Amino acid sequence: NSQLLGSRGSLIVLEGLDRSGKTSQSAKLVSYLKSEGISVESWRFPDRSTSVGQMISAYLANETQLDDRTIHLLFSANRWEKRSLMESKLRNGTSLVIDRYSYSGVAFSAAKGLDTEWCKAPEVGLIAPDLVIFLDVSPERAAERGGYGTERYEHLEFQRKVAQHYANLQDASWKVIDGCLPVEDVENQIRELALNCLAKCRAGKPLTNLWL
Ligand code: NYM
Repeated sequence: NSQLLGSRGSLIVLEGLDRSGKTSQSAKLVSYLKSEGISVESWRFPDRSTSVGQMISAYLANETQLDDRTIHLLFSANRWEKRSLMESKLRNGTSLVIDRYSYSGVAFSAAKGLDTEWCKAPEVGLIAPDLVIFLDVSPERAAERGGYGTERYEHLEFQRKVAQHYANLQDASWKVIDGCLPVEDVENQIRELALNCLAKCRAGKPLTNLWL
């Protein structure tokens, strides 16, 4: 039993443009891992349940206006307010599958023209993911998928810029999956990557902080 041996859970992040399939693939992965008897939770950022998250949600719904740097720092604060809980879950052997993380934070704000290094600074010290699965779908293909919603950022021109910034953020923890493959193929590739990652963390891969 992994908990008795004191081995830790994995931090697995799904990233990608809006409509890339992250949310449904996260749900599929979590239910698969649970069916395998693995202790795992499904998380997402922004976490709209906190008071910071509610400010973010109102901004995304265009109910409020905020300066670009202000909203950037709120997205970051929303991750910081969850950091200690994340760490204790991971150290107690529970894995977390997170829909969006710091990469979304940097890519979306940098797409507005903010300096990338400035955007990364408040993320320094957050827990580094063990695995980032990037669902690669072109902005054009994503836009064809049943249309965007009405939230801020959900339009083709902006998503093109976000895609460029995501491309610059890839590090050793990233695995890029072609998000245009059939859903089951994407699902199977994600399962394999996740199981591999869980095994490495169980075997003693240390927890580290951003940025790698
Ligand atoms: N978003 C998300 C950011 O701009 N910065 C962040 O740090 C995060 C986590 O929020 N269009 C943007 C990306 C999305 C929007 O996310 C809402 P979701 O996954 O659609 O609820």
